Amino acid sequence: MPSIFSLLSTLSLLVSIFAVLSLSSTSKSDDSLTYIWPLPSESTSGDDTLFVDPDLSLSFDGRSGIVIDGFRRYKSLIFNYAQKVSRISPLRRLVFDISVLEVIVDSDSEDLQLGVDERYTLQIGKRDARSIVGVAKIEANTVYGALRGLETFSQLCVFDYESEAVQIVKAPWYIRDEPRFVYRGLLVDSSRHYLPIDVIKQIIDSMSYAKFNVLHWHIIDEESFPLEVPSYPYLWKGAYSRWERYTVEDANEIVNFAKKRGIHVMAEIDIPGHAESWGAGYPDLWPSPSCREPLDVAKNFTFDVVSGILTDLRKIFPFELFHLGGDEVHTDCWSSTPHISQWLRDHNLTPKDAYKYFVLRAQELAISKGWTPVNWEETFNSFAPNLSPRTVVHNWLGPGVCPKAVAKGFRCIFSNQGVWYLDHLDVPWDSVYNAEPLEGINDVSGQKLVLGGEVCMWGETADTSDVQQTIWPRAAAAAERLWSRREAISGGNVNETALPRYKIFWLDFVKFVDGCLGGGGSGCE
Ligand code: CP6
Repeated sequence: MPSIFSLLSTLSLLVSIFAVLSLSSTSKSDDSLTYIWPLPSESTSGDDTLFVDPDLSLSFDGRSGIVIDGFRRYKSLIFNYAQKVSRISPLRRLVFDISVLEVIVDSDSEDLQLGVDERYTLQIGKRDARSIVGVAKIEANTVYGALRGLETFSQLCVFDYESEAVQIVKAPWYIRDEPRFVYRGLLVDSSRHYLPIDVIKQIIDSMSYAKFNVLHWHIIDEESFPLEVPSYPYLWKGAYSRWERYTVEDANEIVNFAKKRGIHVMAEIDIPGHAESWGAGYPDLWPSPSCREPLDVAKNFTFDVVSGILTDLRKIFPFELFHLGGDEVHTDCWSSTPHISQWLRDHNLTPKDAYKYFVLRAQELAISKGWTPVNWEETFNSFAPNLSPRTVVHNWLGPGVCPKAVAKGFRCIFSNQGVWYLDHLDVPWDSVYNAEPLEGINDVSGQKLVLGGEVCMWGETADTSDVQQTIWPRAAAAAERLWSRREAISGGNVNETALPRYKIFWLDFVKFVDGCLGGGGSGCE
């Protein structure tokens, strides 16, 4: 574990090496340290340097704990370095320009729905030419917009080693910002390797730094079933051990932790293919003890269990999208197991028909419980005309599926494995950055059906020891693609338009490695 001081000196060295490009549309670029990632829709800046009071206080017209707790978190991130450095030096300023951060929201509602308004404006400057009292103000329609503004504010606050104080350079700032896509996701997989709740929380925290807003929790797969399901209490016998499980309370805690950061949790149960672990508690779910997946399509018991899981999970996961998987279904066990092949003959079904029957029956169950179903693209590729029109098609196999899905009126999430699978370590950052969810979709009505995209951190080859450093920094490249305006980040040379800021985002990785993982610093609650 390098000390904070060596990390800080590396930071200052790199800061001087990489001249930072100006984000401003009005000021000349210079070498002072300003960066915002992802790039906001509009920003203007000037030439003033303002000092930020370590006793910065919040002026907030509402009561939402989301804003109040958010302010506390960001304040501790902003002054994290300052507090550590000030231990070696007693120097402190007497006068600060920014002592109050004003947050104004139209509504105090904490309702978190897909498409919730995340717009904000951020103004930072001296009140007038003579005044020493500056203004920092975030205005938003919702508390979640205010959170995005707080993130941007924190990125403009930079510790200066000369004055040993936190500064905002290139003030006055005026920023108006909004996301390009409503769905900006990251998949984590807690079945291949168990991820302790604290690690999932750290991932959620880090997502908020890049303005991601959906944690796709691939909870269960063939390897392990780590989640408690009260209706079928033996299911989590499929966990790796009793220590590698999530109680209902744990899952609630994750959902609430994410909500505090404006992040939805989309749960997945991947059926019928990736579900071998279900049979550890209920072997009747296997076609036979020697042929264990897909789940037995011929028994009503299978659908009773699916329904019980969905009923229990509905109480935990309020997000309107629920992922039912449906990928990589190999039906050999259905054909080779006598009671299932008999059932197929009795119902005059091919194995492919049975796959369709399973997925559609699961969709009906999810819809009846108030969910919108999401399915991996194989379901669309195999039987698009039969899918519920509400289905959100989740691309993964390659490019080209979202154009076909939206042409048929389906909504779509882009996750092309060639560029957005983070477990593919050989994909360079600029390929991640240049992947475009709307590629091949030229009509506006089709474009509107693309909800956004998601980077996937599959768990086979990463565990709690390295999952963060596998996700980051490349996930951030996708985050900018999903948040920032296409015209602003496409075309041009990424080595000039994005790389300098990307490198600094990457360095800021210390904010969760040192501040949080490394022994409970102030960045970690
Ligand atoms: N698990 C599940 C996986 C994958 C998928 N589903 C996967 C497939 C290919 C690659 C990476 C991941 N591990 N349940 C596909 C959606 Cl290269």
